[in-house]
Amino acid sequence: MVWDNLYASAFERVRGNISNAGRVLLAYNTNIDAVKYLERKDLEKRVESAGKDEVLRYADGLPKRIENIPQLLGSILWSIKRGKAAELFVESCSTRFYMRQWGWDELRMGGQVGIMANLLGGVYGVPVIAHVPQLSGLQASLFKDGPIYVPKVESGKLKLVHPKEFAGDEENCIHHIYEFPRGFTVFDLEAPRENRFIGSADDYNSNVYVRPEFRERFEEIVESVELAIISGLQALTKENYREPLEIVEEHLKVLNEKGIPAHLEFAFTPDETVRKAILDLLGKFWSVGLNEVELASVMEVMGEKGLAEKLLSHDPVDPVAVTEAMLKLAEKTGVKRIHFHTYGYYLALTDYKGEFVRDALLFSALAAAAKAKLGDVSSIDDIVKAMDVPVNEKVKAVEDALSKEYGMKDGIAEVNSYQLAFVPTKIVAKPKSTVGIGDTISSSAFVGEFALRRGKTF
Ligand code: 8BR
Ligand code: 8BR
Ligand code: GLC
Repeated sequence: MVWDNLYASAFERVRGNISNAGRVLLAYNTNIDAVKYLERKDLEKRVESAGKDEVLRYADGLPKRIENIPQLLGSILWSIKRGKAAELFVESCSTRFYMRQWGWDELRMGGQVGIMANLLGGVYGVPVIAHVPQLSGLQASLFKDGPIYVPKVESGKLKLVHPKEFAGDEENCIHHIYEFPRGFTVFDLEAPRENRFIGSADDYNSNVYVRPEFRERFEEIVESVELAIISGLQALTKENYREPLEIVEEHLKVLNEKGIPAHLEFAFTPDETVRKAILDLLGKFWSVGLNEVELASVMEVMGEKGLAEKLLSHDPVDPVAVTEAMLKLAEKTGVKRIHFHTYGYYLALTDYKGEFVRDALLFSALAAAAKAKLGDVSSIDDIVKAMDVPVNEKVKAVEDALSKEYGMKDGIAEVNSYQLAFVPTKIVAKPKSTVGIGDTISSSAFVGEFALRRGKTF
C-alpha cells in the first residue's frame, strides 16, 4: 500500500530530525480539565430537579454564556443531541459551585498551550516556553517532566524554570468537561457520536489574561525561541477583545522582527466581531490550523456564504470546496501555510513546495491516531503503535477528486502558485477520548515540518 509506506518513512524522518525543530514558544491558554464521564440516571435526575422544560429550552439553542443551572444542563443536552463539541464561559458563582460539587472522574492538563507543552516538551523532547496564566500547585503537577519552561522573575532577573519549580501558589483555572460516548442516551435524546461539552469556570483564559512577565519581558523571553504557536483567542467577545488582541499584535511584531514563524491554532470562535478581528491579524502569522466548522465560519465573515454552506454539507467534506476556501483565505491574508483537518483527511496549502509538508502531515496523523488509541502518548516511540490502525477507506473518493481536479500524485499537487498536500488519516474506531486530538495534529504537523526543514537528513 502506497500510504502505508509513506506513513512509515515519514515517521522515521520526523523522529530522526525532531531535535532540529528548535525551541518553541506556546501562548496563551493553559488550564485544568476536570473530566466527568456522564451517566444517564444522574443526568436525568439533575435535569428533573432543575426543571425539565426550562432545561430543554437550551437544548435547542445555546445561551451565550452560562448564568444558571438550567443553562448548564441544557447546553450539555445540546451537545449530546448533536454529537457536537461546544464550550461556554460559566459566569455565575453558584453554577461554578454546583459543578464543583457534581465532581469529576479525572483531572487532566487542559488548554492548547498545556496540551501542546506536554506533547512537544514531555513526549518529543522539543524545548518549549509556555504561557500559563495561573500556576497553582495543581496546575504545575499536570506538567510532564522534560524541557518545559515558564519565565520567572527573581530580583529583577528573568529565569526559565520548569512549572513544578515555579512555586507560584496561584489560582486554579478549571474547565469542566462533560464527555459522552457515541449512543449515549438521556430521555429520548441519543448522541450520534462521542464528544463533550466544556463549561469554563475560568476568568483568566476566557479573557486572555496575559501575565506581567509576558507583557513586560517578551523580547527577552523569545530571545532563544525559533518557532511560536499562538492559541486561546477563541473565547474572546466583542466586549473584551480589544486589549488582548493589541498585546497579541505587539507580540507578533516582535516575533516577525526576529524572523520567528508563528502558527495560529484557530479554534471555534463564536463571536463574529472577534472572528473578523482575528482574520485581520492573520497576515502576521506564518501559518494557521483549522477544521471544517472553523473554515466555514471564516468564509462566512469573508462574505463567502455559499462556500461556507458547501463546506458543511458533505461527509467527508468536499476537498475541492476546501481548497477553494483555503485559496481565498491565503490570497486575502497572505498567510503562507494553511493546515486544514477534518475527520478522515488533512490538507495543507503552502506558498512553498516540498514533500516535507506532506510528511509532517503524515507524522501528525499518526500522532493523532496514537492519542485516540492510547489516551496518553508517553514517548515518541508510542506513536508507531498507531501504524496498524487502518487508513480511512471512505477517503478514497476524496483522493480521486483531488487527482481529477488538480492532478494530485502521492498526496502532492500544484494549485495556482501554491502547493497542496493531502493525507488520508488513520481513524481509531473507539477512541479513549476526543479532547486535545486537534491540538496534537496541529502542533505535530507544524513542529514536524520545521524539524524536517531544518534537519539535514530528509
Ligand atoms: P465537532 O464536534 O464535529 O468537532 O464540531 C463541533 C464544532 O462546534 C466544533 O468545531 C467546535 O469547535 C464548535 N463549537 C464550540 Br467548541 N463551541 C461552540 C459554541 N459555543 N457554539 C457552536 N459551536 C461550537
Ligand atoms: P477538532 O476538535 O479541532 O475538530 O479536531 C479533532 C480532529 O481529531 C478531527 O479533525 C479528526 O481528524 C481527529 N479525530 C477525531 Br475527532 N476522532 C478521531 C479518531 N477516532 N481517530 C483519529 N483521529 C480522530
Ligand atoms: C480548549 C478548552 C480546554 C481544552 C482544549 C482542548 O482550550 O478550553 O479546556 O483542554 O480546548 O483542545
